[in-house]
Amino acid sequence: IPTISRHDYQPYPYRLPHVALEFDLDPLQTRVSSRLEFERVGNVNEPLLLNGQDLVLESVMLDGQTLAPQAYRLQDETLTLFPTKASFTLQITSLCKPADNSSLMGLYVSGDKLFTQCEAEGFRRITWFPDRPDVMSRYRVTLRADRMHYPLLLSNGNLLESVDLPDGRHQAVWEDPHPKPSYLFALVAGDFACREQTVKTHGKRDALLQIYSDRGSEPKTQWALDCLIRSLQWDEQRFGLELDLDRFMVVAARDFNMGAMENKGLNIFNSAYVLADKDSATDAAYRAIEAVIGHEYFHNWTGNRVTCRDWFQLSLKEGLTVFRDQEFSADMLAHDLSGAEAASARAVKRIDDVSTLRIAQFPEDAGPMAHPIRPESYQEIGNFYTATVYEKGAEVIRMQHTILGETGFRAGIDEYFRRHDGAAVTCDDFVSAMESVYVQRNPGKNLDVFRRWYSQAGTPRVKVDLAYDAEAHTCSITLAQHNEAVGIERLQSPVLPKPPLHIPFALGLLDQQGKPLPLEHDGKAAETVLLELTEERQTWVFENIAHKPIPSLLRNFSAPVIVDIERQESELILLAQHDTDPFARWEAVQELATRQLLCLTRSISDERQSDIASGLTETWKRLLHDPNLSAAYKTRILSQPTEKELLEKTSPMDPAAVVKAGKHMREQLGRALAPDWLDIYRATSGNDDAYRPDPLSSGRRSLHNLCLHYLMAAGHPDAQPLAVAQYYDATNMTDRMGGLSALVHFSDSPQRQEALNHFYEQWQQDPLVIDKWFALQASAPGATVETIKSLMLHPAFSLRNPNRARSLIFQFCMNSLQGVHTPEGYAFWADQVIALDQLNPEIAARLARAFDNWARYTARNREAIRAALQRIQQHPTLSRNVSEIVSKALK
Ligand code: DPP
Ligand code: ZN
Repeated sequence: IPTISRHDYQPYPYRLPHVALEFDLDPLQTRVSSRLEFERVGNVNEPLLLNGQDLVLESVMLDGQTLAPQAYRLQDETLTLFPTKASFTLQITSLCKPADNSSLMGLYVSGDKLFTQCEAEGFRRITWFPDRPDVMSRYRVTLRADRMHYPLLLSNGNLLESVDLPDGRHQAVWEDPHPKPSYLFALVAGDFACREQTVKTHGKRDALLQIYSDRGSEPKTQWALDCLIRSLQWDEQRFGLELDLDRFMVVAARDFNMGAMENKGLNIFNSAYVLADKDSATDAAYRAIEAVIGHEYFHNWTGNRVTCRDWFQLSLKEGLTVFRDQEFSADMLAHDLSGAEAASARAVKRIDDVSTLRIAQFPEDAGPMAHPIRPESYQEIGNFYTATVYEKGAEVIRMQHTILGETGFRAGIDEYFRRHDGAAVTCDDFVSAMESVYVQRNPGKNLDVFRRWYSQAGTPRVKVDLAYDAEAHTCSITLAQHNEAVGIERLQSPVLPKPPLHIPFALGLLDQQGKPLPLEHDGKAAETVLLELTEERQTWVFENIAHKPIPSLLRNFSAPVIVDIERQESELILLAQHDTDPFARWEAVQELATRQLLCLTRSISDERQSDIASGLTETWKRLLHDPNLSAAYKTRILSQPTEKELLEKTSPMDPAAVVKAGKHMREQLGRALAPDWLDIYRATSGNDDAYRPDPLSSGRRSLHNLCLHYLMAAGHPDAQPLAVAQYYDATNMTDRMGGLSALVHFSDSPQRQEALNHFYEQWQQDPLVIDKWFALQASAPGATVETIKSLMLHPAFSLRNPNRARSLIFQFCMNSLQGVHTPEGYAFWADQVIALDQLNPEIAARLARAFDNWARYTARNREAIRAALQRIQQHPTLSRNVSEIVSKALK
């Protein structure tokens, strides 16, 4: 399998200003005829290379003349022509088979409908084409299909014509006025319900917004439409970016590999990120819909108007757009609030995003798939839609925002669009636009050191030393950074030391009573200062500090790094009570809990009994009753670090000990604070007839459910009756799932199975709810391979539907540490990777990454995972996707 390198980029030797496509749609066999008007870029005739995959070529015409097969070269996945003129028209006719396409890339069938997915390289499964993001064209698309089965025919842009044809077929013609790369092409055909609204844009233009879904599910699309309207307004207000379309469509698909896709004017969404009502969707689902609707909408500027030159630049659009959707969500949470309340509301989002980064990206950055946010090479680009490109990419954008400030960042964005609107560009172009603002404000400086974030993999560590001079009343803070070789960097010899990065490090100091100290820095006094670490080690001195202070570090998680500092538990307890930075405060509590858990993990490995420290219980109790904290924030601060985060911190990684430690701590906290959990549980039960997914009431529901879980973990005599009552009496899905998950996770009583059966009976018609039903059972602590195998025999299970495969197989393999980290668990995992790979390589490759970091596990686990990996590798028909993953893992 060839490796593609970033440095081998060559511009395409032809322009393709106009594309006309005609589709004779049929699930069994669709005929696609293209008319491509090429123009040579330089003065010499270069071969013209087109990509194609799983297509049957019917004919090729050059300027109206059919070409004989000798006139071109047809290989497995390329079609090469040898033009002799500076401009010419190609007409190609080919066939594809949507119903046979289980990869869900290209044109495929989902239920009784047809959808496309083209990013990254799916368009080549539709027709022969220069399928690369730097070839941008205006598309005119004619769709023909049976009118009864496919009453609605959609593509990008504006509808020009819709007419009936003989034989029960009809035709629609669409034209997209915006030039776009092939990965943003889309078509949809089928019978749909539509919810729509016309809104005025900032510039007083009318825009028609439409949400399409299965017939019968239209009552569940109001929230998505509301989110879309808010996205539109937010992008105008915060970034001055206005919708450039007359019509913006979102279509929900039941079978979809990703979350959603930002095709120009015709977004296609996984239905999980469109459909919601109070009876079927949890608060978390509502928030996720808001984030994904926002994300795809924001792509219209950051991704579509300015796109990527090549796929190595993927983070150009993804990191930036994730940053934008994170900010959108945070602004929605803080809406109507001000001051400390707004900061705490925004911190809830920040905490969730940082937790995701730590659970998904930090391990990736330390494992065999480690790559910079702008990868250097790949075998299969589908494998690089990673937490690093997305989440770390967003952190790298966020650091630029932190360094430049809101107005500077906005000026940089304006400059970026001024320079590059309508073009396919690189990550470096983005930084250069930001740098143009940075140098104006910081004469003599530049972002050269910052740019290294784009080319270095690995999570840097920053060691902090605090030295207090009692006589001079000064406090020196020394930061030293270290960025170890990871992934393939370790295999290179010699292993080269990595140069330092530009790390914005936000810091505050508290006095011994926990009061914030004003700090002087850069001629200003503030509670939080931003230290810009650009060398391996730097020291800053703060004056007029009367007593030795307690540092509050990496406030708001100002950089994606790991902080190393030696400190007393008493300092953490003080920060837990007083830190005015809500993120750092949460972090202090997490650190306290993590220390405790690691201590438990060690005692479990040594078969010792151990109790949790009273300092921790006291801290939690105080936080639980703190009247100044919102319920949503309390839920975060009183949640234990996840098993996965803890696992990453054990060496060697010992899943069994981690699971036991977590369980032990949950039980002890549950017991020690039982009356408190019970009080707060009662105080947070709402009268939820008028359900709203707003931050306040969803915060209350999340704390309510957390209390129930602790009570269940403690085996409190009231807990199970409360859970049962909560489950059956619930008037919304958040409460219902809270009750059910308490039973499923903590009980083995008959009520558990009764509730599960009841739930299935009630919801069997709703696939998204049944996904939750599978997921809950698959991630339950007691789940075993047997549990999963029997659930796979359930008539509602299918490996072909990605949501269903994820809800059962992925949940078990990725989240049920106790069940999967067994010899049978690993064997099951390998079987499923192989089975999925025959259907859907992209999904299989994700599952194949479940144990990327196998070499860091205890010897027993390590050998068993290696054997499973080898078995996958030896399978005779592996996709390029899975084969890249396993070969890197085994290197
Ligand atoms: N659909 C994916 C996303 O929006 C890929 N562009 O991130
Ligand atoms: Zn995206």
